[in-house]
Amino acid sequence: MTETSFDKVLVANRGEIAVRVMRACDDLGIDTVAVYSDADKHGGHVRHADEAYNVGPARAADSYLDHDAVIGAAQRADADAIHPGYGFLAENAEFAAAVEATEGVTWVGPASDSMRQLGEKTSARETMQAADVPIVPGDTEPVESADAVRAFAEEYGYPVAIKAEGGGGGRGMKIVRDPAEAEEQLESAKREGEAYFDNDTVYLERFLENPRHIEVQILADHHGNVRHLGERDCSLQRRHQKVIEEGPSPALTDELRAEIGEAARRGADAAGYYNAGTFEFLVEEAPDRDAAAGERLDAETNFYFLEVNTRIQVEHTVTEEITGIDIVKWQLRVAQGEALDFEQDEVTVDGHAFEFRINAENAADDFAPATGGRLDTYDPPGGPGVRLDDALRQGEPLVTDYDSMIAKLVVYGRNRTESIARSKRALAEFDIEGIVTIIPFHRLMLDDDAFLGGTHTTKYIDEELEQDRIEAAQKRFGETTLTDTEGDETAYTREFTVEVDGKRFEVELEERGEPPQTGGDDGGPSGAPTGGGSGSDTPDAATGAEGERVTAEMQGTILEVTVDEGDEVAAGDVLCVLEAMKMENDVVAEFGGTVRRVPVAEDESVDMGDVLVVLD
Ligand code: MV4
Repeated sequence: MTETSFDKVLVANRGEIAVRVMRACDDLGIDTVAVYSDADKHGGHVRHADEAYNVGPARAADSYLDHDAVIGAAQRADADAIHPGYGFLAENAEFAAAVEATEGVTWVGPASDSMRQLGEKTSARETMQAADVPIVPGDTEPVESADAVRAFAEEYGYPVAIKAEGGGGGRGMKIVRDPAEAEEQLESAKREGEAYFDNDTVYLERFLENPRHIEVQILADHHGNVRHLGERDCSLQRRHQKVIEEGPSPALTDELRAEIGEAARRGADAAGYYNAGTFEFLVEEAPDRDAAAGERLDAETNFYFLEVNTRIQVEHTVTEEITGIDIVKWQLRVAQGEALDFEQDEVTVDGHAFEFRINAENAADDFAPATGGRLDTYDPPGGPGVRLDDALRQGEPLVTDYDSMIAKLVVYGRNRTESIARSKRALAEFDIEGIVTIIPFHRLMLDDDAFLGGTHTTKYIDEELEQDRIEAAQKRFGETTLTDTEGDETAYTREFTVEVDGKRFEVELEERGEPPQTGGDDGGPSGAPTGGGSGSDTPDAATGAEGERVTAEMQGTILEVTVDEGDEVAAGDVLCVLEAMKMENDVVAEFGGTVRRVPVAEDESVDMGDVLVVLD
């Protein structure tokens, strides 16, 4: 493979991971190109990029998942490569092949052939078995009949897992606990496989009742060098959604850790894998292990290959913190043809890191995702050991078209104890108002014996944790700005600070009915946010004697003025369109009112802070 060097990379993603990839590009001196849907015109990834292209409507299938639109944007921008992030097109072998076939554009990821081979679970199991990587006991051939399922159970025992060949990530798996269930579960697994993966082929494994979930980070280049960067423990999950990840795993001895790492490395080598990837394993808890006494899983413990994720993962940050290796930067360097410049014995895991997914969900309400809202306050933590990966700014409305994760808090400490103390501090400092998040849930976990002891398995949240503890945590640590009350009324809690006799006191005032008026006052509620109604790249709204002055948030050119003096506008209405940094930004009204003045005209260039429209 010949070495090239990228001048410009298109990031086919949004949100925090798009920004993360762009930061790696920045560090390498590579220009960045964003793509965005109509829902993300004001997205943080658009703000971060050097250029940005609209790839279609809000619906992901019509924009972020549109192969031709994304590749077309890369060609228009003259980008040298496409980095897919995670989700969306990241594990789509067909898309990767289309990029590989595009002249002048490199796919930042493994070969599309590897993605296809490892994406098919039976073929992945065969490859691993041949490379002496232990696989979950079971078949590598499809199963056709309920009789065959029962015969399998005769040999391996119940329960049996029926898995879709195209499956992964928690979909397309059915469990058979006795012979009578075989028929129904087989049909159901086939139906799911067909529906989700367009493939009704299924196969059988012994089902492990209470495994830990350990995954190994791999980096490999095009020159045959394969390194593993240690493991992450992702056992704290809810319905297959990871909530907190950490590394190294608190449950493994160094001997077992080394064995699993080496197994992953062998597997990647055998598959001819390159770029970043993750090898997932299930580790079987020994039934007699006294985890509470700090007993760890030793080299006698069974571990089994589960699947390979052929992409960068959300939780790659944990590994970056404890190895000091910038994985995303290496993805780009490897795709340029560079060789890894470190040996396996130079990879050192030092200290301990946690990643807390900051999801806009209400943990007390079955983790229901927020359906709207605005970041009235966004004040993330800092200080020693704290890293934040996000793409947000205070004042922005929540985009609910995609997923609920709005940020990742990654905390590093010299050891697990220090990392836990810093995590508690950071989560307590994290101030978000206007949108519900699972920060209260994280704070509960940092006060939970099973989590603190590292004894939790993948079933802990779904089957063991008591609901009333989650509710209590939400009450205790949850936000107070917007509280649902009985009846139709909503109570708004405003927080004031008053000084009495030289000492400051926090005072809460609860109001019912209409939302409190914002803006203009000091020390009141969070007030008018700095962003406009529909996002980041909209102007500041300031309420002064003159009414609401809508100002330009950045230097640019007025493309269109959509209102006249005397017009009535409602909150959210577009006032004018500002082109700035090659992007079109809708300037919208934050509150309804009458247009008093329009001091700008089409084609006029404006500076940051210039008044665009005045509303009454
Ligand atoms: C299993 C298993 C137990 N035994 N396979 C869930 C996601 C899918 N990709 C594989 N999964 C599992 N496969 C056998 N033979 C338990 C799980 C599983 C799980 C795995 C990893 C992380 C979290 C999990 C939560 C529940 C079940």
